[in-house]
Amino acid sequence: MPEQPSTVEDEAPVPASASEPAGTVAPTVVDPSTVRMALVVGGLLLAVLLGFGLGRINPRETVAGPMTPAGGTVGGAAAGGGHSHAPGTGAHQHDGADPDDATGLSVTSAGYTLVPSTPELPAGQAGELRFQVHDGQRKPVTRFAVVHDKPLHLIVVRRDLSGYQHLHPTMAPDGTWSIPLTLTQPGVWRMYADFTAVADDGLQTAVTLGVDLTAPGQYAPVPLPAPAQQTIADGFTVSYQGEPKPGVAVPLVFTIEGADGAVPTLERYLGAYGHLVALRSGDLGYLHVHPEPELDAGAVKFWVTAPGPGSYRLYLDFQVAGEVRTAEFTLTVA
Ligand SMILES: [Cu+2]
Repeated sequence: MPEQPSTVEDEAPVPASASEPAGTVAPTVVDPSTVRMALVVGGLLLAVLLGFGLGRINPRETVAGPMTPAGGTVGGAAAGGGHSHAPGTGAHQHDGADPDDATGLSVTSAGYTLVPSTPELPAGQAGELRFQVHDGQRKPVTRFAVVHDKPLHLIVVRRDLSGYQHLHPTMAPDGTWSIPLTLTQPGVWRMYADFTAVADDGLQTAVTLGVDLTAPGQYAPVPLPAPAQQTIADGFTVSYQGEPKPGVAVPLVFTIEGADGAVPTLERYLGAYGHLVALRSGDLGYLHVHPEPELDAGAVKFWVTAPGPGSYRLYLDFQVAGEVRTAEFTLTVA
């Protein structure tokens, strides 16, 4: 089934983990408690300033009072008033979706709320992530539409954009999703739940919610790699052509070459020849793009609308010989 437009987003949230960053940022020299406090206060201030600034630079945004569950649903007007759009990522590239829509920046959107029951996991050890999605009545959602072969797509990445994982948890009858998860390194991580909820009346709402997870320990952030249009993934050379521009749908064409120089046989994975997620550096705005259904001379073609200038990390999942591999690129949109 086709994905539905996701139109309602909210201001960037105050980090959900603000109450427990202890241990996630472990300074070596200064008194830890002082630094923690400074970071917490600084982070809150920054969040407030960002929210304020974003609200101002985007005059067509309206500040929503209560959530508007009707927004983002089938037939929901993308540009309708009464609900707020966070400026930022272009979200899914749905027909009719506002290319300025942001996703994944909020724990609550379109009346749905992401509720992790394991917000902290040990670093470097196998853990289990569990969460629910609650509806406007604070009840766990148990009906999800299958989109790209799965009822829910889970993306996990550390906030420095390292450690990317694309997972598919399973849901218990009570609406609790779970999956084994290893947060490979200490730090603050971001999880995104990308799904289409089905309400009791059958109304479908596509939404991507995001929340932070913490892995206590010494955090050593990895700088964003330099921009490049070619990378090696699992021995495959993956490159792309195209230059995304803010607010314009631009084709990005990915080609994959094996170590022998030959083009490998791409297999369909989740119903497509490739899955592309772009995350914006700085606020981790989420952009999930899907390719054209058929290969174009052996290449995978996506249409990407960059929500604005900035640095993005692209993650291309592709399947060869029964195995899913991920190629990563840093992209600067000017
Ligand atoms: Cu998925």
